[in-house]
Amino acid sequence: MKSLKDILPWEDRPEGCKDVMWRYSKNPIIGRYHIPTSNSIFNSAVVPFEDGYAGVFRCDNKAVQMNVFAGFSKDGIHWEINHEPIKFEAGNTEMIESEYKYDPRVTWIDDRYWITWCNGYHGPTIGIAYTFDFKKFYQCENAFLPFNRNGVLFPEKINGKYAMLSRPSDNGHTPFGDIYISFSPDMKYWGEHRCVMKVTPFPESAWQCTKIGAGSVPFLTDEGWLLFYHGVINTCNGFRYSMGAAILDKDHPEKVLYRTRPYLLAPAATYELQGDVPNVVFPCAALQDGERVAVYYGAADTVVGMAFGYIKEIVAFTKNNSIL
Ligand code: BMA
Repeated sequence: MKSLKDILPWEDRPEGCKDVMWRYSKNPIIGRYHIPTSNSIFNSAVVPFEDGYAGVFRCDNKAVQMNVFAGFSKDGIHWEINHEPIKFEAGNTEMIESEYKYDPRVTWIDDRYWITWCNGYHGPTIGIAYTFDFKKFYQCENAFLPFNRNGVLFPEKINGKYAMLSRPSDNGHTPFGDIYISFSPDMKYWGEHRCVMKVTPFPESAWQCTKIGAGSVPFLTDEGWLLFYHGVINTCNGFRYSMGAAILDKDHPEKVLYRTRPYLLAPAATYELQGDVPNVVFPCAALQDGERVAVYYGAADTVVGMAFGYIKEIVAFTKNNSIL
C-alpha cells in the first residue's frame, strides 16, 4: 500500500501568495453535472481507502432532491461517483425513515468507516451509518432529536466514548447556531451534551457572528484537535459562509484553546460567488499526512473545491490570531 505522503492531493502555494491556505488552481474538482442525474454536487466527504480514496457525496438531482452517493478516486482529485444513491440496510436498529440526506462527513474509527449526515426525519437531524467497503452501508439510530445539522464525529474514542460535534438548529434556514459536543458509549445513545463554541459577538469577528458549524473531522496536532468549521454572517444579500479553524483540547475537546478571528477562506473565487447559493465555502473533509492538509469544501452549493495548507502554519496562525 502506498503511504499517504505519496498520494495526498497537493499543489504548492502559488508564488507571491501570502495566505495561510490557498485554493487548488484546477478548482472545482467536481462539477455540478458530474453524474447524469445531478443538478449540483457539493458539501461532500472523502477518506483514505485501499490504495486511494473513497467518499460520500451530496448529489442533488434535477428534481433537487438531496441524497448521498459513494465515490472512488486514485488521487483524491479525479472522482468516479456512483450513479445510484447509497442504499442503506438496517444497522444497530430497524430501518428508520429518511426523507432526504445531505452534507455527509466520513471518518474511520477502530475497524470501520462511520458516516454522519443531515437526515430528514420530521425535519433535519443527524443520521449515522457505517460501512466496511463503501459497497454495503448500515444505517443506525439518529443521534439526536430534530432539529440538528453538521454532525461531525471525532476519529477516535475520547475517554472511552465516541464523541460528536453538532449544531442544534431549526427546520428552516436557521438564523442562529452554536457548536455542541455529545458522547456515546455505543454509537446509539448520546448524552453529556456540552457547549463547545458560540458565534462571535458582532463586530468582534463578523464573518462568524450569525452561526457556526463543525466542518471536517478533527485531527490531532501537537496543540490539540484541529477543526475546520464554517462561520456565517447575515448580509443584506443573505447568508455568507466562510471557513475558520479552531484547536480543541486533546482530552477535553469541549474546551476550545484557540479559534481564528480572521477567516482562512471566504467566498472570492467565481465558483464560490456564483452558483445555486452564492457566497458559500463549506468545508466537510480534510486529508492530511502530518505535515500538509487538503481541505474539501462545497462551493456555492453547486460544486466541490479543494484548498491546501501546512498544518504547522495553520496551527501557528490559529494561535497567533485567536479570538480567545
Ligand atoms: C445549510 C445547508 C448546507 C448549505 C448551506 C448554505 O443550511 O443547507 O447544505 O451549504 O445551508 O446554503
